[in-house]
Amino acid sequence: MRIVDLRSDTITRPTPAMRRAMAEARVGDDVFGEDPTVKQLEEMAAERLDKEAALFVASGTMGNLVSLLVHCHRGDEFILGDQSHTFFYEQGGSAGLGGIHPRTVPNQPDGTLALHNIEAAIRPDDIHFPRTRLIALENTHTRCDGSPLDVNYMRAVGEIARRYEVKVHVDGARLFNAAIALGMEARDLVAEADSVSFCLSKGLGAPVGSVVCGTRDFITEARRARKMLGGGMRQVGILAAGGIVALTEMLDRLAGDHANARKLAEGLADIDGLSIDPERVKTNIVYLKVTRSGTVSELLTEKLSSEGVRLLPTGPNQLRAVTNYHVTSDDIDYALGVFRRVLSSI
Ligand code: TLP
Repeated sequence: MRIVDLRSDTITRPTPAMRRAMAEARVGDDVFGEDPTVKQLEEMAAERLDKEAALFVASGTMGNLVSLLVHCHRGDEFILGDQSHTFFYEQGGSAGLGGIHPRTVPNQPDGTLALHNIEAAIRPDDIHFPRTRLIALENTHTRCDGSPLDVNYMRAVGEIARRYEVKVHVDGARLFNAAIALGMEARDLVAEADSVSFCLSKGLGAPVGSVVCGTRDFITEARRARKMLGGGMRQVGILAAGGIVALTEMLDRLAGDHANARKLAEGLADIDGLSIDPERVKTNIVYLKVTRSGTVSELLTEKLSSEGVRLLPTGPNQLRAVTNYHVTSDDIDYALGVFRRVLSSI
């Protein structure tokens, strides 16, 4: 059966070039700082984002947690969106493992936090309050239609952070999707950020890993935090080699994922029983609402899946599709055909 897997861009399997690079990678013990391939990846990443240093970590979740542990101490507070991945999907690791208090501010539909809400959430110096240490942004914003946060907004948040002497962390799991959608360099988008975590294992197709970037001092501390979490890995150049190929060969192709997502959204908008505004689709993530009464997302997902089209139910009447390396423009036509057939039969 033909399979069009739109559940996530995390499902991407390594390219032949990645597998070759991984098989041939020069390795050493990275906890001793002796893995040349990891060092190469970290240097490449730091250079690309114009930060002093970088650290290879096991996942996006670990990249965010390590960053939070460095910026905040126990009892400190950080500000983040109520729809952010860190708040929603990371098991409350900041509190569970770091004793760090999350202070949520509503995400706007475009993934931003209103500037006045950020300012209002920063605690004054008062013995009753925790200390605000950090503002955490997500770019692109997964639960807000994969929206890219533009550079003016990123600068405005940086300005607030400097004024109140707090830090900025960017969960840039899909930072390069944002940069491509906005037609700019990723480094310019995160110029104001004290730390950035980006994923190699999503649209860029590497099998494992994320990279955290920041100042040399920040990365020294992040390396300690990673070790504390059990994330000190040994001959991990095997994995970093896939990441190097991802950064070298897989960035430009993200534009194709965005075009496919827009095409999917436009096609879905014409199908009776679904509701979607294609204008909201700016990167590779498409959310659609099921409007037909009685057609709940789980059932629709099941029916689509039985015809090879895989999506993720994200609410009682909501589904998510994420275009990725394995999905072609032709696959989008096929998926739209399956949608039409399934919806006309239920
Ligand atoms: N997102 C996954 C799921 O966990 C929802 C997905 O399929 O979109 N930050 C952001 C913005 C993310 O979207 C994700 C993963 C992460 C962090 C965590 O990355 P991993 O899965 O590597 O820990």
